[in-house]
Formats: sequence, structure tokens, C-alpha cells
Amino acid sequence: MATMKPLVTDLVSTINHVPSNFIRPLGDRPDQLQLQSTIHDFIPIIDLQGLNSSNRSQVIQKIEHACQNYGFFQIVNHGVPEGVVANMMKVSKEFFNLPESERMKNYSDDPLKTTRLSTSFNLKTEKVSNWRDYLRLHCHPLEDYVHEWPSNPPSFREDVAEYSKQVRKLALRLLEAISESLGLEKNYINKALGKHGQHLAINYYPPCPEPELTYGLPAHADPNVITILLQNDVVGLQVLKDGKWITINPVPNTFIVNIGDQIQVISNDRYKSVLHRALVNNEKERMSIPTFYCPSPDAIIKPAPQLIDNDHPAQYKEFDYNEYYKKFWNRGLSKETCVDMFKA
Ligand SMILES: O=C(O)CCC(=O)C(=O)O
Repeated sequence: MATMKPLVTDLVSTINHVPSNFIRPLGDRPDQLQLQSTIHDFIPIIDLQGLNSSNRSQVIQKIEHACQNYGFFQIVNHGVPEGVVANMMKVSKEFFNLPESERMKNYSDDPLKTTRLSTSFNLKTEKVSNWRDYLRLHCHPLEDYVHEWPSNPPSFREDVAEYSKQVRKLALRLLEAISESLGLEKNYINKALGKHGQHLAINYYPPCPEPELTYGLPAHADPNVITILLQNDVVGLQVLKDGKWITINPVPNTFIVNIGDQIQVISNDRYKSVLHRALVNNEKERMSIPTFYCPSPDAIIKPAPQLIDNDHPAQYKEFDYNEYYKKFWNRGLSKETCVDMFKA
């Protein structure tokens, strides 16, 4: 039976309609017209070149404005070499083009596994499935994980390791800039994350015969510190801004950065972790590759004391990231963000 295929990548060639387990209830379906419109709102584009020059404070101000008003921004001149990005995209596509039996060697439903291929979000907890397959990898420290990663395509480990190293450097620069934008010392967030963690997902959204009935990923906020997202040239990502979904047009050579729940906590609600979602379409495969920069599981997260005063009492209690991360995966994606469960 067609629905026996665990991955949408393999299911898609066997069906003409979306199977019932993917169909969203009426009132919770994507607005395809908005996606097809050629006019899309935009989120700020910030040139990071200025971070290393006398313009640093202007760039920091732009970051502050974007974090306060959007929770999202795009970056250009980010320092990750084009060739490294191109190899990452190429090897990711090659992975999803491998025969099913080869890909399935990496399959697991357990969200706590550090290397796994899976589908939807969390099959164990969700009621409706999503039109997405994903390969999720832990990648910091690299030497602890690289041996678990797929060895096919043959260049996979090398290409993904190089990409992860480069994106980590970028993440650390961004965390310094975000710390400064909050009036904290440059390495405040860096020091708050324990030994640090870094996960990467390769999201693969095959064309969908009825994209108006289902999501690639429904609305959710990210549980980590910051997310740095690379996408191919197919539109699909939407961000909630002032109660309205805005579509982000793919721009070559940019990354999309968003604030995760842990910055919302550290900033004591000055910056908000914003809901976003991914729509699918009936023509083209879409790929997105988010790097989730995160605390190590043992890191203790709390609002920065410098951002607490009589007018701004602490909004969150202290917790360890491990507890947070487990809650995120067990509760399913939801419009009520996980961070509300850690309110003071
Ligand atoms: O595909 C996208 O653009 C969004 C991906 C995303 O939000 C996620 O993987 O958490």
C-alpha cells in the first residue's frame, strides 16, 4: 500500500492525492495564493562586512532593530565561502536522490538520536503528518559525531564537516553582535551556552499533489539560540509579522537568521523567538538547511541579570537546556511556544 512508505520522498511517486494523515483540519490550512503572489514582503537584509570595520556599531544597530521587530534577518557578506555552500547543497541533494534502501540505513523515529533520517516532525506525538523528510545531524564537537554521519554520498562527511565549521564561525560572530546589541559584553551569550552545541537539518520537501491541504512544517518557534538557514531557490518559508504571514523570497548567497527561544530567555523578552512555517508546492522540490546553534545539554539558561530591573522583572525561571530540548520534542509543534512553559 502506498502509505506504507515511511518517507514522503518515496511516497510521492506512488500517489495522486495527499493521503488523509497529511490533511490539516479546515481553518488550519496554508494560504497558497499568498505564496504564489509575486509580491512578497521582506525582512531586513544586513551586510556583515561592516562588523569588521568602523561601521560595526551601525551594523549592531541594524541587528538590534531586526531582532526587536522581526526576530528574523537575512545576511550577506557572511564569510562562508560560496564553494563550501555549493558543496553542501549538492551533497544534500545527492543524499536525497540515493536509492531508498541506501537512505533508510539512517532512519530513526527517536528524536534524541544524534544522527537520523526521519519524516514530518515527531511521528510519535503528532496528529497530522507534514510533507517533509529530514536528515538531522549533531555537529559540535565534530569529532564526536562525524563517524555516525552517512558515508554515502562519498564526499558527504567532508562537505558537511567543512560547512559546519564555517557556519559555526559565523554563529559565534553573530552571537557576539547580538550580545552587544543587547548592551551585554561581547562574549556574554558565548559564555552562557556551556560547551555549546550545533545541530544541522537537511529538510527535503518533495513536490506535493495538493499543497493547499498540508504543510511542509506548521508554525513553530525554534528551541535553540539562533538558526542560520540556507535554502534553495524555491519559495516556501513564511514568518509571522504583526499577525500576518510574510513569505521570504530566496536571495542567492544569503542566509536567513532567526532568534530562537534561548535568546528570548537570555534577553528577558527584549527579543522574541518568532513563529515561522514552511509551505510546499506541486511543482518543485524545496530544500532548506537550517543550522541550529544551541547550548550544550548541561548549560543553565536564565535571563541576563543585567537585563533585569524593577521595570523588567525576570520573565523566566532558570532551567537546563536538556530539560527544555526534551519538552520541545515531546510536545509537538505548536503555536503556543515552548518558552511559555518556563515563565517565572
Ligand atoms: O524550510 C524552512 O524554510 C524552515 C525550516 C524550519 O523552520 C525548521 O527546520 O525548523
